[in-house]
Amino acid sequence: MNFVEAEKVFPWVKEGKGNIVYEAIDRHVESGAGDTVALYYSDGEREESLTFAEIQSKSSQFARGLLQLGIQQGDRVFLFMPRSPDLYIALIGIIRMGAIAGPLFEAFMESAVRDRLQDSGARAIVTTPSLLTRIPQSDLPELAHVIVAGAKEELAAPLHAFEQVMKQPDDPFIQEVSGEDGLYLHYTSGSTGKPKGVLHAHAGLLHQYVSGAVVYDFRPGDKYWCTADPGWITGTSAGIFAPWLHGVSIVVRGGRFRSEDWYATIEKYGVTVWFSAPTAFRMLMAAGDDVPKQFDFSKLRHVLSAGEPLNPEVIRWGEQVLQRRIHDNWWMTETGSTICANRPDIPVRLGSMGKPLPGIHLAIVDSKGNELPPNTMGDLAILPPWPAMMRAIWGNEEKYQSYFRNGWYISGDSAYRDEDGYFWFQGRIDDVINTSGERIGPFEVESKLVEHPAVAEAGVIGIPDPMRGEIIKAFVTLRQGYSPSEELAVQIKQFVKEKLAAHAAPREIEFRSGLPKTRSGKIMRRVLKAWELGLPTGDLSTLEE
Ligand code: 6R9
Repeated sequence: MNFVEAEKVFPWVKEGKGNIVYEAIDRHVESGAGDTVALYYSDGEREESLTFAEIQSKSSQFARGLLQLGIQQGDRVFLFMPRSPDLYIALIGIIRMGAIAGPLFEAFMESAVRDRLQDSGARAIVTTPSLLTRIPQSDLPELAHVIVAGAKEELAAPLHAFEQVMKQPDDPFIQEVSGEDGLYLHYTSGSTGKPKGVLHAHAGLLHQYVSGAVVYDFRPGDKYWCTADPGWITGTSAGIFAPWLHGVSIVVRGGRFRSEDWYATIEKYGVTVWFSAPTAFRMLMAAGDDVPKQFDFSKLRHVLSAGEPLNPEVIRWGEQVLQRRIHDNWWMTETGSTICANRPDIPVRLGSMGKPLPGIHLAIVDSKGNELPPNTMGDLAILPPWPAMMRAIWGNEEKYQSYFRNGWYISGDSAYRDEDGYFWFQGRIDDVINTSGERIGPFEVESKLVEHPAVAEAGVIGIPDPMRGEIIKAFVTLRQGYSPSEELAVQIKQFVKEKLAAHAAPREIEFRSGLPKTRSGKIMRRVLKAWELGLPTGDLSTLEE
């Protein structure tokens, strides 16, 4: 399977009209697979399953409900809720009616939610009673509707009960769109500025379909579990659409991480394909090898990892404990689907990200955008376009253009390619932090830190951590009248947790009397990093003093 063949399966994508939801859901119902389970959900307390036919009817109801509220094609409708069947019905319903879905990670606090709703001009958001307080009441003139799933009380506009919005005919309804129309918007961090909205299009389904075939190895009857939350690209592209485009059942587990529950999930549903991330594998490793011995993984056929570098040690653990090789694959929010992978049809090279998908030109380029020979480190770059490539940075053409150099899409990662065409990840070029596979922009954390009354200035970096890949460390100077203490450090960490998100809060804080800055006043994170790691600080000619 490759992109050209995928275009033959979905000819409307290039010229014509259709909808990714038709291909992911309705097509299976029409071909007689309506009774196949599309989604198995459990969270330890509740267990539920939904067939393709049920998702078709329920998401049609929701789509009609949105229409009745006045939502139009191209409007942004956000999702801010824990994983539950309602989340999937709402997501599919939004896309079904031609609106653009904006899935948000449930750990975001008010200011993170505000930034994203404001930037995208969101018209509606779907949430739950417990998260409702984090949806700002002010500064969002375009936000016309807040839809609350599972509300116990009567709601008055702009609040609506999800169950009320659902009160619509359940026969299939779908809005046809063109392949280039907006699908979803995922916010992600760069090294400067606030998170940016990465816009994807329906045409990305061609790529998701190919990744499903050649990387995730989907086969009829598979039970697939991708542990990523739909708030991140892995959770939507690889977690929902790739499998459903292949008619494969997905397993969704709500609630927190517990190693026993994870192993039990694989056994209980007879998971055949499992996609997770290095931090999760390392946490399972840390829980000890006696735990997995109590479970049956005999149905498991293929194991995948993405999001951060996969240590060879973890692959060896997988071979011993799961009796399976973990297949690393590389991509980004911006690439929309897998770009490079240890595909099942090639031998795994431990520690490498594998080879590019057929039809993708992946290369290492220098600072001028010239391709480099094998075994030379440089910028990991892709020749545009590819089907799942982002279509825009929402409202920021300049930012979008800044990704490109001499015709190449520049990933921001450094890597090299060996003589056999395998790519080897070396690190980030910019200051973006990757903690537990989640991309954190230091600027967003610094901005929150300086809102704390005690903090004058802050510089934030990632420092190596054996479990999480990197952890966030903040260097902080204090305002007059405050002095460093353990208690203050705890307070500041808590402040970021409550105002931004738990996963974006620094795990370490170091108080300093000053921070290294350029003459233009920019904090030099590179110098902070060198201090931290005891490395030479390099060229300091632009340092203020
Ligand atoms: C899909 C996803 C993208 C960044 C990317 C890189 C890192 C992703 C990786 C990997 C080493 C891998 N990354 N996969 N690093 N090996 N297999 O993770 O998207 O959240 O946008 O992060 O994650 O640094 O640039 P996103």
